[in-house]
Amino acid sequence: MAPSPYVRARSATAHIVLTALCALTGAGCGSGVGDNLFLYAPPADSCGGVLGRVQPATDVVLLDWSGGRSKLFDDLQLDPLDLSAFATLDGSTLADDGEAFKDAVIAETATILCDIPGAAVHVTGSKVSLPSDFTTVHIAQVFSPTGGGQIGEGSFDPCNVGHNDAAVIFGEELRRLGGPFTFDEWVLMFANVTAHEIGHTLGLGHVARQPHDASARPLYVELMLATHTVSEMIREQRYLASESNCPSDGDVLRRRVDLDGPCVVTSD
Ligand SMILES: [Ca+2]
Ligand SMILES: [Zn+2]
Repeated sequence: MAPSPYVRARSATAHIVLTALCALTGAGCGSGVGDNLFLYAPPADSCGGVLGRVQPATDVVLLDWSGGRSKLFDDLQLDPLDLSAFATLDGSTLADDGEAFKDAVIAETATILCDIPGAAVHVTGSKVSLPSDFTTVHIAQVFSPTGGGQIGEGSFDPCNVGHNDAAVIFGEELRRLGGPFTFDEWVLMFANVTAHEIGHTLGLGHVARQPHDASARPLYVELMLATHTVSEMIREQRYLASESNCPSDGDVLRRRVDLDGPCVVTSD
């Protein structure tokens, strides 16, 4: 049966957006903005023209590098991230390629978030064309106010009821983890902690660390562990288990809620 003109018109629009997304990301998952609508292409077949799977983003997340204030903390002044404070193995710092670094963190964070079922997350570093509701992640040059090696904090939003949550990444705590690291390792470190905190704002809780199998070297590190080692922070991390705590997700996805307030991530 031939599609109606209305369907065809919508498909043409979607195809243009999808083509733009695929060109933009070069990967199977991505998001973009068309006509003030945030769109998301799911990981599978997104470049193959499966137009019906394009959907409006459920969440828009702004990565804000410019400092200021977060609603997570009433009285904490957030300094902008100082990229020159992060040494790289080639003797330079992240400031030497600052825009490329920020773009790479955004891209890796978006890639990680593609795995979350039920959420279509558009990650952006631009404050232009934001919708009325969006979550803000401040990536700032500050110590954690609670100390203890806390590298990030994000509001925990079970069942992802709200779409204007907040998180803060504590750059001074990441800087103290050691190094120098390679450019790519710094990208992974920032993207992993950012995606972890965004996970909490989408309703994901922590996952218990599984017993170590000495014979196995998993492709990815579980993102939603409560703590990570530095060597785990500079590897690719993904959501490997089902971390939803939402009762409506059913028993299969239900997990023990072990968070009592905002999340604390530490790195040892
Ligand atoms: Ca939320
Ligand atoms: Zn956490």
